[in-house]
Amino acid sequence: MALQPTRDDRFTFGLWTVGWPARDPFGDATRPALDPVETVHRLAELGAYGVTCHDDDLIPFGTAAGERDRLITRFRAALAETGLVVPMMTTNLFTHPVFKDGGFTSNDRAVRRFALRKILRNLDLAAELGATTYVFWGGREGAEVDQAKDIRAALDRYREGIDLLAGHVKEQGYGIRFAIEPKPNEPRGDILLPTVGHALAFIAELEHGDMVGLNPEVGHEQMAGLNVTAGIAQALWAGKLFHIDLNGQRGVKYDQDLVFGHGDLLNAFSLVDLLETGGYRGPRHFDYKPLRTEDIDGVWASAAANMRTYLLLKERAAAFRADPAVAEALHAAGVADLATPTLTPGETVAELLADRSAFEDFDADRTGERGCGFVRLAQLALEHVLGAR
Ligand code: GLT
Ligand code: MN
Ligand code: MN
Repeated sequence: MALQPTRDDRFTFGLWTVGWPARDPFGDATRPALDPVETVHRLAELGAYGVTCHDDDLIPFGTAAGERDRLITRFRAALAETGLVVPMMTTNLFTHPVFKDGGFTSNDRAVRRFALRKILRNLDLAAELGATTYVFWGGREGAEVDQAKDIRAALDRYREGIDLLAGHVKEQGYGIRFAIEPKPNEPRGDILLPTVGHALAFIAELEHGDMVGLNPEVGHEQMAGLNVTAGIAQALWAGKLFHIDLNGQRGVKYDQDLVFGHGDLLNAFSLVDLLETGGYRGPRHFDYKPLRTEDIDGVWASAAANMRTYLLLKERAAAFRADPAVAEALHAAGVADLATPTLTPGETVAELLADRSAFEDFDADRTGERGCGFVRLAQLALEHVLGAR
C-alpha cells in the first residue's frame, strides 16, 4: 500500500497547527512565525489536500482594509499555484483580551455584538474561498466561577448567535454548514458544550439545526475521559459528523494536541477503521501542535507523520477486516447480530408477552454463563496494529 499521501486522501491542516510558534503559558516561542503562503507550498509538497484557518491566522487582528485585501490576494495566489483548497474556516474568538469572558456568551452585550460582526465578516471570506464547513470552537465560552455565569442564559445567547448566523448563511446561499467543536476545559475552567453529547443536545434545540453538526476533536473527548471512537459513532448515527479534528492525547490532562496516533494508538486504530467504513466523506483534518522541542524541520516532519500514521492505520484496519480469523471472532462474538431488530417486524407487545421462549422458558442462568469472546477480538486488533498478522 502507498504511504505517500495524495489529494484523494483529503488531508488538511490548520494554518495555526504547523504555524504554532510554540509559546506556552510557561515559556516563550521556540520557533519563528510561519508565512501562510509558505505553509501552503510546504503542505502541498507533502501531499496535503487543503488548509484551514481562523480569520486572524491570515489577517492579523486589527489589520486595515487595504492590507487585508493584499493578504487575501497573495494567499489565493498560493492556493491557485498549488491546487490546495480551503474546505473549512473558523473565527478566532479567543486570543484578543476583549474575548476573555467569551464571544457569543460574554456577559457584556457589546462584546457579543462585536463577536457576531467578526464572524459575519469572515463568513463572507469563507464563502469566497469556497469553504463548505465553518467551525465554532468556543474555547472562551465558559467560566471558572459558578456564580459568574448564568449557564441557561449563556446557552440562550449561544443559540441566538448560531441561529442568527445560520439563517444568514441560508439567505446568502453560501452552501456552508456549521460544525461545533466540543471541548471540556482549557482555556476556560469549564467550557460550554464540553462533549459530543452536550453539543448534539444543543443542536437539537436550534431553529436551524439542520445545517449544524459537529467537528469533534480526538483529544478533546479524551480529555474528558471519553472513548472518542464511540462519540464519533454517535455523531455519525445522528448524521452530524460534518468535520473532524484528528490528533493525539495521553489521558485526562491538559490539551496535548499530539500528532495523530501519538496518544491512544488503539483508539486511533478503531477510529480510522470507523471513518473508513462508516460513511464519513469529509476532510481528515489534523489539528495538532508540533512539539515545542522541535525546530522547523521537525514541524514538517510532524506534519508528514500525521498523514503517514493515518495511512498506516488505514492499511492495518483493512488488513484487520480482511482477516478470516477476525471474521470468525466477530461472528463468534455476535457483533453483526446486533443489527437485527429485537422485535420481529410488526410484532406487538402482546405478541412479545405471549412468547414463552422470551421469558418463561428462557434460561437466563445458562445464557449468563456464556463467554462473549471480546478479548479475542481485542487481541486480534492489537496484533494487526503491531503488524503481527
Ligand atoms: C484552537 C483549538 C482547536 C480548534 C481551533 C478552531 S482553535 O487551536 O485548540 O482545537 O479546533 O477554532
Ligand atoms: Mn486540542
Ligand atoms: Mn480542534
